[in-house]
Amino acid sequence: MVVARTWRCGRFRVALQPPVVMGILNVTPDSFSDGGSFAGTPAAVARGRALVAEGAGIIDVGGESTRPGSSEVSSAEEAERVCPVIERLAGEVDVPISVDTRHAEVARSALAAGASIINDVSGFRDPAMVELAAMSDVGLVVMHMLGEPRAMQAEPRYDDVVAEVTAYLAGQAAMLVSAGVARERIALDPGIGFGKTTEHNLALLRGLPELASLGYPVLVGASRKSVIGAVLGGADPRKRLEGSLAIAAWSVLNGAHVVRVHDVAATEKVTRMLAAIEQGAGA
Ligand code: HH2
Repeated sequence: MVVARTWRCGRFRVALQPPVVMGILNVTPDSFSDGGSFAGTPAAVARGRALVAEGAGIIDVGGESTRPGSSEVSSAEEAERVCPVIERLAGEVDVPISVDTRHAEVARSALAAGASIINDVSGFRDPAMVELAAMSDVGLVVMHMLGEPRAMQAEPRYDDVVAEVTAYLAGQAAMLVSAGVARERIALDPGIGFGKTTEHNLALLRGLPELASLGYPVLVGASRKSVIGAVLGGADPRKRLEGSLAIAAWSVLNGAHVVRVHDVAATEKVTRMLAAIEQGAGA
């Protein structure tokens, strides 16, 4: 089995041991747990800096909410939200900046502004996104989503969710490699909450070793998501810290290399503690 140790993201070589905490920076008015908190460039840049100080190894900047039932924004508006933030942050912090977008025009502008990773929740379905990936040298997050955000939670069905999601991601990675993308640039994400019931999400978390066995870095983004509310109760996503930390710990112990979270400081302590148990206190 090939073991992923580094992830090539433009000028960065991201070491995957200990696992990397990806800090979420939503520059949106309507994200499900932090919408509106960091809209506007100065507030967003300050938040990005704070996330790095808390231990984030990657900052993921998003300008479109993909919560179930969310409505689409134009690419121009999305780019206007994210690019000034990416440009300022890329000049200030020494960690890769990722752009969370499904739109090739937004990704193109974000790369010009200094982003080193394209995080595409639609899994590089769009040929224009594949072309951009092949022409650049940045890292790529290929995520599984059933359908589109607007309708993805309408009775999602799978015969075997782990096998289907793993096969889909393996297929998309192979497609990218045949389009000219170096394998070392690709990371895979099962897409917790994207066209999945609570049972599907839990099965995907149990099935992480199967996804990790493909040999690509694995990213898990479950922070504050509804699967936690479904298991522990509680409607307010900001009160899902314990569940988020439990999933982050489970994920890194079961093969994930990157965890995408809102609560960076707490998650970084969890991953550092796990690394110390595994490797000794100096880890
Ligand atoms: N989840 C969200 C957005 N982007 N990207 C990856 N790779 N994996 C994920 O699980 C993922 C993602 C949704 O969460 P959030 O950004 O907190 O909310 P919203 O989409 O409402 O902005």
